[in-house]
Amino acid sequence: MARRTTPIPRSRPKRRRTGWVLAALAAIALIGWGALSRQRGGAADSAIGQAALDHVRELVSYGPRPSGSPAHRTMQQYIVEKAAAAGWAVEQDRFTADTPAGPVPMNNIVARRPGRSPRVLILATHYDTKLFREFRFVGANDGGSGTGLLLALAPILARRNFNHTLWLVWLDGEEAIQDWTDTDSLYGSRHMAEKLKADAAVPQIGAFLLVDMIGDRDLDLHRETNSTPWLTDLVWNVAGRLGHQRHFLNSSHTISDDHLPFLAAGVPAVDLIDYNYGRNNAYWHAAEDTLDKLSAQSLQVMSEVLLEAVAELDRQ
Ligand code: 1BN
Ligand code: ZN
Repeated sequence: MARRTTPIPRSRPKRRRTGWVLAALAAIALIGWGALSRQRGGAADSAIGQAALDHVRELVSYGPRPSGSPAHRTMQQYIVEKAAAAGWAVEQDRFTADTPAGPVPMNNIVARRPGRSPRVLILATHYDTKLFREFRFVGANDGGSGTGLLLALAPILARRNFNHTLWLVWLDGEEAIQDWTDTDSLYGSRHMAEKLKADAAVPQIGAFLLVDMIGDRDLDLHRETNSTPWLTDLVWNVAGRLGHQRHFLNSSHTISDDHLPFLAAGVPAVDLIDYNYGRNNAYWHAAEDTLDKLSAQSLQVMSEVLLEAVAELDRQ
């Protein structure tokens, strides 16, 4: 039998052991980070669209959510709880709107994250759904999609450091209670813009980015002509850089939406709205505005554009 001549080392070489220790520490750190982000309700950046769609599914399960309804109150609790759990300071600004149908209780929800500067960037949407008595309207896209997207962005934005202070705003009462007029519409945005003016806070607001109806499977946004041109250009340039130009078309349309009271107050604002929902916009304010018309991909595209737009605005 051959005798072994090379001595068996008693211990492994030091370098290999150090490598294993480092790998183990990295794995523990990764697992810890994952657990922490899940605890805060976070999704990976690549899964924001799916997280947003999951939020919309939850909201739609409450049924129609017009201002002042029980389902609307359930939704308020959901928004406040999710935003607070993601680390935002949440304020509820309750007020009574004077509507053609009488007084309606409303509530603007504002989540804040302080930055190094008091200058504020706002991401906003409306969360009420229009009341229809003739059919069941759950507003998966109109009311639901923007609300779900901001909820999905909340934990992502909370984990990043910004110079600017960020506000996520869920506006109430965008929809007309009866028929859209200057006085029967935009209750929440008019209320908030008035408050900013009264508090002399308008100069603090660097930009107001509004999302509305951005979950459509067939996502196509047009430049909105009331919006501040440089801010629209910034968003469209970001979308182009990210390769999303097929969703951000260069034609334009004119829409009355929650950005108008902010523009009138002197805040740079843009309305990102896909007002082409179904053939001839047939799903808009229709029973067909349901979850199956939405896609996680569209919400993902919007999340990527918003995150990059915020990062660019933050560098200004
Ligand atoms: C958006 C979603 N809007 C209402 N629900 C605003 C709007 C009003 C859009 C009138 C087009 C016409
Ligand atoms: Zn609507």
